Amino acid sequence: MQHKTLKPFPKDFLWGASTSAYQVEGANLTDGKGPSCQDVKELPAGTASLDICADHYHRYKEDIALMAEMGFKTYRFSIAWTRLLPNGTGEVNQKGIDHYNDVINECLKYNIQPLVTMFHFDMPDALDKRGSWSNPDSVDWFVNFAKVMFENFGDRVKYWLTINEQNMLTLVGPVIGTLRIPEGTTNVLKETYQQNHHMLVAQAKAMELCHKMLPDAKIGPAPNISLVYPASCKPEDILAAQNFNAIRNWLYLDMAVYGKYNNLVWSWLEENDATPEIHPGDMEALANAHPDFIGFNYYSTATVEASDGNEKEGGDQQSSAGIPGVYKSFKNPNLPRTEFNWEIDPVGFRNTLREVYSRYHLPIVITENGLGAYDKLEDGRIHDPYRINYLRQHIEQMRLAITDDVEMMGYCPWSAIDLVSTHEGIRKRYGFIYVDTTDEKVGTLNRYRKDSFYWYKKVIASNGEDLD
Ligand code: BGP
Repeated sequence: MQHKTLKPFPKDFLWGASTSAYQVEGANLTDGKGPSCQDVKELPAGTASLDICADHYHRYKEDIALMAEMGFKTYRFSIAWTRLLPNGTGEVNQKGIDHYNDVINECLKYNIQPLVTMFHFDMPDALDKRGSWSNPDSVDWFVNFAKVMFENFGDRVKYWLTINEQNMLTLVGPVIGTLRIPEGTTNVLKETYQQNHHMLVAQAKAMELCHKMLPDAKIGPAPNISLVYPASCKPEDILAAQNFNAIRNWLYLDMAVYGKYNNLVWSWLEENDATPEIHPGDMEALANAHPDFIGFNYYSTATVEASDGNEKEGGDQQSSAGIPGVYKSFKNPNLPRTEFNWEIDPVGFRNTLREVYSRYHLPIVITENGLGAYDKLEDGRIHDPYRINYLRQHIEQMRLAITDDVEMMGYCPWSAIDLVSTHEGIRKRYGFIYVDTTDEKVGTLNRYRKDSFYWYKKVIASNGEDLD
């Protein structure tokens, strides 16, 4: 549809940006915090360690003041499980509770709504040692963690996200440093989807608990959604795109919204003797949970063709060779790429929004979207027109999606402030706020406003009208 008149962004649209605890806070073993899987993983060569990051743990006041200066209506951050529960279960660490109370209150002081991610890639190491998500008890561990958060923060936090990018934990866990496969496992695919099943049930029970304990709060999932295009109009390529759409995207949202396993995924798992064991009560729990909205991270689309049977596993959140018998990745010739080789597809953002809304009919909040680049600090300024351009194009497409009658609640680019990437260090910067530090050496950690900071401030002040 080529619209002649654009609809405006909703009046109460939640403009903001995102971070995650293990990538931004630092202080990773301070004030009683226990180690998470991120703190014990082997770091990719040449990347910053996670003990300092952007030092947001100590500088959150300065950072939130800068977010307020940009006019944020929301700040999406995650709560580190091991700050609240150093061993994942058992004793609660009061200093961790105090810290997040301070962060939440600081946001509210500026009328910034906290949008809290409950779990962002940081399984407690103590629970990893007890089998991580392979252990059926992981459902109760997570629900207990959720209860601690709802009890302590639920009087002020109105928006909750369950598990960040559960689909990436399942598809590319080793790259992010999260997947734990018990020794002696013979069918890794089955074990991976057993873990995935436990996460799905944990999410469902947490959503139900949220509705019971906090009737005014809203909660939703936060997968990474990329619409998958077929490389051509060959029928076999269409089948491949359907396969990967199901495995990458719809499995997670079908389950969150309808409480049902996607049939294409289920048949693929059956074929590989990899269907998860379903425990009594699981399907009821899945069917009883209803998100209030859908949160999703969008970086780009994916394009695939029919499998030739020789694809290699691997890749990262936005890239992979394929899965033999399922799909083969295809380099989309129509799309430019970032300096870190991720495709850029703003129109694909609109395509993805339209598709998600027409499948699920729930309001959408974008929980991540952004461009990783090598920024340069020169005379106290950071000129990042490439980031402004990327964000502008995506916001334009979001507005077109709104005009298509897609119900949008908010937009939180990645990231509010520079932080450490999942596997490519702090040199891959995303923030509106520059942090003076490098992978090689901890710097002054001083904050600088990038050009995109001033630009985003105007965007928010005009409620998305002024994108120049
Ligand atoms: C998402 C994650 C984030 C984040 C972002 C950018 O997958 O939710 O934690 O880091 O992608 O990815 P990267 O850090 O790999 O560049």
